[in-house]
Amino acid sequence: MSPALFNGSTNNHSNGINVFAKQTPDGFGTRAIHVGSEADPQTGAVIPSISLSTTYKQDGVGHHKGFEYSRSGNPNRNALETTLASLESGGAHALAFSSGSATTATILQSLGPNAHVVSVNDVYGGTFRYMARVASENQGLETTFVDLENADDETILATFRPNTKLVWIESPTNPTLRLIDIPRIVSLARSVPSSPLVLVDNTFLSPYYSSPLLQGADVVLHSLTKYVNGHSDVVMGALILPAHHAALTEKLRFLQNAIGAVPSAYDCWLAQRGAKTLHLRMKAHGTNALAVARALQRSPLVEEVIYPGLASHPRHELAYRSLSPHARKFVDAYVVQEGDGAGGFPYGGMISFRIRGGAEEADRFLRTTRLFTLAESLGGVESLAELPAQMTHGSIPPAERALLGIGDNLIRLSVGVEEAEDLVADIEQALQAAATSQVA
Ligand code: P1T
Repeated sequence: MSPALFNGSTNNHSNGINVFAKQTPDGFGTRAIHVGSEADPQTGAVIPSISLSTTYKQDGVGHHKGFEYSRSGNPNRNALETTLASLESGGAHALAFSSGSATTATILQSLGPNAHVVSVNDVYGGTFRYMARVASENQGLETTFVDLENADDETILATFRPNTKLVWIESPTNPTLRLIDIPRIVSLARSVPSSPLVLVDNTFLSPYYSSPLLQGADVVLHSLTKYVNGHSDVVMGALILPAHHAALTEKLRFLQNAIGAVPSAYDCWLAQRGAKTLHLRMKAHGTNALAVARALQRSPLVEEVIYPGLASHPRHELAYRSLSPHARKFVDAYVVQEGDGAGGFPYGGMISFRIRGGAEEADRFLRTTRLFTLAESLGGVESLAELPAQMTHGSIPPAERALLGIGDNLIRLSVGVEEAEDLVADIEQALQAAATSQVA
């Protein structure tokens, strides 16, 4: 008999998981590898097969083995959803979608007509675009974008209306890596009569570094395209909800099927394979990013480095306080073994920095890196670099971008899991080249 696994979730698709015997939940890495990925009871295959069938035989009308048509559910999607519900601590239900953006669209559509949303102002450009230009036109959605990091309680409370149905948080924000105090926003949301749901887009930290559901959030969203899949070969998204949101989950599952923005079985299989190494990759992303952030900080060619794991980040203390229980263990052990007294710790793989100079220096830097590829997206094993003002956040109006500090010299790095010293050397040579105009 296979060892009993404690799933830590009550997702509908248990896939025959044996949940007796173990008293305490298995650790994050164990769940990543085993939950939702049990050996096939018929063949013994250790790795799930890819089930490409779009439809399923019924033994009599309405009598089937749990699957009817693969838009409504298929074995690979169910298996991935089971894995995700277990990995996102505090989660019980998970729903996968064909992209992070389709996930955003579905949750916003679930709010119905003429709803109001309070959103962090520094939000992924595509999320801003959907709220401000799609949902506003098609469902009368109104969004108040507010600085949830710095605004005082009264200012935030003043944004809530009787029809406020959702608060949208990204933490750290994309791309300026502001940190939001999730429990604080949850308690403000709970204190108003409309008691809006609190959603956290946890894409940047992944379920490894942050557990927003344990901090009181109602829903977590991921662009699985990023760290969860981790290999830049799948576009996909997901929502994860705690056990007490079974009714909301049902509503969202209805929309998942009715709208049909669902991922393919093959993509689900790939994302599940990627998720098995999430804990290993996130530790490496974090230690590499810390090394790169320190190198940037040492350079006179850099105006400002933004990495919440650095002691210089204005919310460094909040970063530590908000670590997931499993990341806290890793960070504490890292600081004891590797700490250099400077007070930093690994905190995901994303760094933003302002290069000294302007658009020209930024462009030269981005054209000169050898290992950091100039490209949108993030969270893959390979390092990427981009210019948010003209790439990922180009859809945000220039005046708004200026207010947020998304200028022409702001460069965003997604630090991969290559060797740290190679990445540091690459950054240092590109900074030098950017400063001295030595670009072919
Ligand atoms: O790309 P997609 O899978 O549709 O996910 C959208 C999305 C949602 N939330 C956050 C925080 C994101 O960063 C993204 C996508 N972001 C990029 C493509 C990017 O380069 O920032």
